[in-house]
Amino acid sequence: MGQNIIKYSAAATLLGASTNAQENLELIGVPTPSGTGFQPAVTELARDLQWLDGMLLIIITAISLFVVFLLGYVIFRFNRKANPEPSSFTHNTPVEVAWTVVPIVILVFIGAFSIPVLFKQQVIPDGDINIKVTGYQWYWGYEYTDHGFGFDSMLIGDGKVLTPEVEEELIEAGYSKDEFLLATDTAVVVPVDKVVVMQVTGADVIHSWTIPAFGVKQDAVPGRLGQLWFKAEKEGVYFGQCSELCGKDHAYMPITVKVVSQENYEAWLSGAIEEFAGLEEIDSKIELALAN
Ligand SMILES: [Cu+2]
Repeated sequence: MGQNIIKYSAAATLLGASTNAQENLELIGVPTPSGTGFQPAVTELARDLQWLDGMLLIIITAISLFVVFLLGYVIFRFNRKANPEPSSFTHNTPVEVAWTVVPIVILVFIGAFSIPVLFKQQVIPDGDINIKVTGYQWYWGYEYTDHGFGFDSMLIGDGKVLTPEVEEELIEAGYSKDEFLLATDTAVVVPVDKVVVMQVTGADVIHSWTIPAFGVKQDAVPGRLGQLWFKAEKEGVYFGQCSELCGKDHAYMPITVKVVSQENYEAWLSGAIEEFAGLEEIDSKIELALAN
């Protein structure tokens, strides 16, 4: 068993090396210090979401201003000094019809835009690439089901503290210390402009897989298979983090996706198949040995 683990980590190192050799990918899907907006949208889904968010912001701003105006009007116009003799009516049909119909119209208007966006996310097209992702406490496992191989993806820096050694590891893997807590030892590699379908599940508790720049997020529920899809339009590195509180190391199971050219994808794929095919078997053997 010990030998298998050595083989496993050797393969991981080799794969790491082959992914780094790909090219100098731009870091696109990264959080920015004190940023409050969205990460750049690189899929149609993400553009849709961000547009919808902007549209909703206009509507809720208008509603909030209107409510503040009404409050102000009532406070100044109908206080005890300005209006010593309050009227005592209890019904006003035109006003009641208006405050029922206007919100309905607003909700139908919002639905007319948000429901098509929801359907675009949830109607899963045929994938050019199919990947199964499994959430574990506390890392992600990926299987390229079209090619019969898989690997696990761990945070760089097990100790969760940024030491000089961890910084060195990050640099070796093509990142810098700024990507600590985001960068993983292996990355999901997908080609640009191809439909990627991911099946998402959990092995122990509920996790959630997301890449903000792709506009995707799917709960990873044990015993269920969720799906998401995306078509990334720009080569680069994209980060995400587990988005469902899943235990003490929830904050330490990041997600790294590298979007590369078709050519580089194929090069990576042949290396990955060579290094990882059959490792699932070793994986389950290790799990079995640990369980006993
Ligand atoms: Cu989590």
